[in-house]
Amino acid sequence: MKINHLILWSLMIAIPHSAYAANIAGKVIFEGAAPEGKQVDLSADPNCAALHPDGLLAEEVTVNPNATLKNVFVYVKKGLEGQTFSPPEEPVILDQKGCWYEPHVFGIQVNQPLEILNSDSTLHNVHALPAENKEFNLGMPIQGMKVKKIFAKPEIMVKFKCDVHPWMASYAGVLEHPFFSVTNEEGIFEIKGLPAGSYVIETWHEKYGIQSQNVSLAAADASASAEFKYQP
Ligand SMILES: [Cu+2]
Repeated sequence: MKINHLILWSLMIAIPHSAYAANIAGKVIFEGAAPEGKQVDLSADPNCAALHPDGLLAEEVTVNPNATLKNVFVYVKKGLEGQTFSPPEEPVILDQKGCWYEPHVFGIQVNQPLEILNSDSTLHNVHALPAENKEFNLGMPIQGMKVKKIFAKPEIMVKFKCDVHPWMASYAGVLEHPFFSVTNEEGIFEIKGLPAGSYVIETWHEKYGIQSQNVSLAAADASASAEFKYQP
């Protein structure tokens, strides 16, 4: 009787996603000639210009030396319906540093705290422009100032801009699960700790748009790879 009760009780506990061990990893290839890097015009704020004496390259398109694309948001679009994944308490940090957002593209879970930080001694005005979530628009005049926000609904993607510095932009993918990644300096993404299943993986790039692929993970510890290709 006691044992049955214990089994029933343990089945009711939600399994933390770290209990799963299937992975999807891969690359986002850029085919064709890489567009020339664009210099950002910082002249609107001499404080910002002074922080970048050698100039600053725009991040809208960043083709890596190995012909891959950086800052592509890669996430599980379908295949997790009916499962719930509680958000981490640990915040995602969006820093305003050198009159620039760091990171340029990132993922966050619904109801996970987003900590927006001003590391500069310059006024920034962070302005989120969601379609599904609540818009906000905050002046952050003091160095070291922090503001916490959450997003209540999933949304691909929420854009942030600075109302003082028109060149500043960042994009967040807001999801109800933690299965997302952003391609790095080698064009690599990695989505870890998935349950076995059949998934639709979608990629989003600021300029080159959306692609998707089906990926199946047959076993609890399966690994699959996926390659995406963008053209200019
Ligand atoms: Cu700014």
